[in-house]
Amino acid sequence: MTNSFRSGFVAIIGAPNVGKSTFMNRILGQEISIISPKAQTTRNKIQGIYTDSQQQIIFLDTPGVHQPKNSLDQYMDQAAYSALKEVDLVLMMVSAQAALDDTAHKLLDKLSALNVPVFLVINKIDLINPDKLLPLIDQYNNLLKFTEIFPISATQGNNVPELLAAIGQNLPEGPQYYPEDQLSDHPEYFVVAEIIREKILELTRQEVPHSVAVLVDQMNQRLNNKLQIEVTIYTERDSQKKILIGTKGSMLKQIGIRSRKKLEDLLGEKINLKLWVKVQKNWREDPLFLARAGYAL
Ligand code: GDP
Ligand code: K
Ligand code: MG
Repeated sequence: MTNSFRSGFVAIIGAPNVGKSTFMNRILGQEISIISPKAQTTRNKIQGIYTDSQQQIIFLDTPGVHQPKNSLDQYMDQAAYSALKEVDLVLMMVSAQAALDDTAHKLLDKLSALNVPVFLVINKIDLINPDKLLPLIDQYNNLLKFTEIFPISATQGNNVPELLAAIGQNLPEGPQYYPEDQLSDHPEYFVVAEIIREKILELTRQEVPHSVAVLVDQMNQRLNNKLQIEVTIYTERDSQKKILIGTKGSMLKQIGIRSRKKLEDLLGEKINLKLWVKVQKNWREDPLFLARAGYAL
């Protein structure tokens, strides 16, 4: 028997509070929800990466399940839906307590058009009478032909290992996209990058943040009791680089100050943040760069 490695991208979609973060925390064995940024500012969408000897599952959050309110939301919405077409598998997470509502119907509609396996994950089964489960499954089953249906409790862990195994079985054979240590031990790399991107978004015009990729070069040293974080902000054009740096470095300084404050709050320690800005033309079309930046879609 050959033991081929499987890997792929898995989108988790579901309404707020169905338990997506709790589920991720359980899988990754660490608290990442507190450092997960607001849905609307998450472009990267990577929630966490699970790696074992058999498989690597890259979980993507899809913020676009809400009604778009402005053009940025619209952008996220489109990004989310187009992302769904690119992933290898979709987990639709619902709460066992919630009735099928309009949002669920709309989602199911979108999902029916996909060509990838779609799992229904019914979370919070610890909160309902077991008798209610089968009728609920029937309801969903009538609306979409799911590849698998998993009732789970993200808080208690029921059925979570089985779900992980089934995901792995449904992923294609593939490489380990990300180094195990970087992402399973340091999901905060992503969060740090996302927070800096969020600050860039706050401080510059739309055109700039959308051309920006933020990569954490390193964050594993402490000097004088401060965590040293080194980050490169990549942008597509010289003109954007100028804006990001600002007059005598004033913009980059502001980005640094705001980012550091938030990061210190989130990570709970003093930080020395070093930011660089580099031009990387057409990074959005460069698959290797995208993979490195975590935008591997
Ligand atoms: P998200 O918005 O989808 O990321 O949802 P969260 O993970 O933040 O969870 C929302 C709330 O539901 C939190 O209070 C969780 O503790 C709770 N929750 C999540 N999963 C379960 C579960 O399996 N059982 C119960 N009883 N509560 C859960
Ligand atoms: K939440
Ligand atoms: Mg969440």
